[in-house]
Amino acid sequence: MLKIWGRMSSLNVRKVVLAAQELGVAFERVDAGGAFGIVKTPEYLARNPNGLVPFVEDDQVQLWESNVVVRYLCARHAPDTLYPVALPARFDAERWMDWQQTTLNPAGRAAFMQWIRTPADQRNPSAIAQSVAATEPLLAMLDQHLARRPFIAGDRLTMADLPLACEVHRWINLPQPRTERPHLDRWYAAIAARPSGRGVLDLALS
Ligand SMILES: N[C@@H](CCC(=O)N[C@@H](CS)C(=O)NCC(=O)O)C(=O)O
Repeated sequence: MLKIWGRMSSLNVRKVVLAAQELGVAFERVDAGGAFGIVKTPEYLARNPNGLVPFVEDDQVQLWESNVVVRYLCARHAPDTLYPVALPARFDAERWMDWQQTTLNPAGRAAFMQWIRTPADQRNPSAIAQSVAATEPLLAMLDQHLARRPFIAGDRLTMADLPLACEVHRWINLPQPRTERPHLDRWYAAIAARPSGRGVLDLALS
């Protein structure tokens, strides 16, 4: 059975759980990372030298890097649907996954860390403001993208929707005024309403 190591307070772990649930893949999840520890033990480091979560084991496959795990699970269990086989469709999905990881996530991370993981009297308002200023234009761009297609990579759900839905879940649940973005909001509501979103996209941030 698929085994997922990682605490649910981690966005990167939530992606993997969302993918497994969307695919209907049975899994066992072990709380690890943060206060749960485990990730710095020699046994864990031997399998994931980053000492981070998520980490998964699936038959002979051992993987770290959340978006790679999402790709792997979709390729294994949903070739040509969640994991598009035709190269134009596949790489359309791929680029948005990389964009989530390399562009959107770094932009919003400081606001999350400040609002959710930093005591109120120690917060840095300018770090929050910079993070918001970096993130909102990216979400405006995503909103425009979704004005032209129902899902991130076209007419149907693909692997690309999963990491981005987790990222948007985190952003819209920060304690700050929410900018209405009709296309992004429509897309997110559709993903969050799927049964696979339960226990992931309805989780409080921590
Ligand atoms: N690029 C990696 C980043 C993994 C990562 O930074 N994980 C964080 C949680 S989101 C972590 O393990 N932090 C240390 C800990 O939880 O102990 C991925 O996408 O999987």
